[in-house]
Amino acid sequence: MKYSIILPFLATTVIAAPIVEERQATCSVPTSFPKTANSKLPNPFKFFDGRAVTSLADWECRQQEVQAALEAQELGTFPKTATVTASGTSTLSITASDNGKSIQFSVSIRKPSGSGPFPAIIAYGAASIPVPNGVATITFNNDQIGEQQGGNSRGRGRFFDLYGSGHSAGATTAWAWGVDRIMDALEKVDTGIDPKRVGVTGCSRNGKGAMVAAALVKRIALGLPQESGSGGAACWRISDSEKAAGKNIQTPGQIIGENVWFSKNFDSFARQATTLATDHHQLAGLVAPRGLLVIENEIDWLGPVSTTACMKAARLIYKAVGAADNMGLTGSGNHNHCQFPGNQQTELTAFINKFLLNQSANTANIEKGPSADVNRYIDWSAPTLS
Ligand code: MCU
Repeated sequence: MKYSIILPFLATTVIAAPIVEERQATCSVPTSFPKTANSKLPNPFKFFDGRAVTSLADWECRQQEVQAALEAQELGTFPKTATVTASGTSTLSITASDNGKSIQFSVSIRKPSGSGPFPAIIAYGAASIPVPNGVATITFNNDQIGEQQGGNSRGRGRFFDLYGSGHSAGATTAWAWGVDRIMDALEKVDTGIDPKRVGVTGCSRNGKGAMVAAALVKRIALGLPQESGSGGAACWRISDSEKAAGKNIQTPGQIIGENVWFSKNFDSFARQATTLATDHHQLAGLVAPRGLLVIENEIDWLGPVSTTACMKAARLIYKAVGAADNMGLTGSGNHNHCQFPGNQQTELTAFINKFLLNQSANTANIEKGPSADVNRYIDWSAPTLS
């Protein structure tokens, strides 16, 4: 039977890319998406045409239409056709070509001593989580791929040199494309890194980027978005309702004026987020069943209630597909932005041990944060899919 190859993937933490593609071949994915106002977080278990998601096979197809809607309404198109050549081990030099054009960029790889292959964490800018011994750090200059210098930087950076300044991708999508090319390079060149054990992290604006990369790049084994707030772990709808309740919180309407993290396509939704076909519980849900630890802070601007309730909704998606322990949410009290506090270390260590170091670790029921009732924001319940 067609889907018999799917089921074993839930028992593992990494889905091999060719298997993902084979599964995707059977889904019919719409090209237009509902814009009916809905103040609740959209139901992850109902197709846009109203059919219920009743099996894992359905859910795989649902994931694809959710991604298509996110690309159409907020992220912009995520290109999948680039080809890569690469060389080097500590400086990995990558040439990516598409449509007869090429661009070049490099990442630096700092490896542990001893013999590999080693797992690695791709860090946007520089890691602001402690990367343990035994795990390499791949430093990625994401700003070079897609600039984030305010509204006027739209369409600038190497991604846009390749695809044109008018390409629909927001910066977070351009960066995810860069991560996808790093993965191509790691698969082609023997750098001493095991491409099956690669995580991605970034903080704040780069945390939004790490969340988007974990969602779009299916070869990433572990997402570690840190203090991403609105545009990352927060749900647009909840951020708006928190703002309406008087909080000093970043909203979609504000974000589109501040920077180019999202597609131009998002502009027409940003002041009516209730009309989006999806929300960010589903962006996080795209990472499932792969590893995801969402690291947050209780700074008002990040929207602690929004990130907590939104990621609790995402955890319902993980639970539905039998992967509840593969996603955690660790909030902590208010502390300096992007200064990783000691009270999140246990959760971080557990996720890195399990998903990157292949060790057994307890990642069950990690849901730390301020009180936030997810049931206020949803009008669906999660099925148990098999
Ligand atoms: C949380 O990330 C952003 C935030 O979205 C912006 O509004 C603010 O200007 O910068 C934050 C950030 O990236 O801080 C380093």
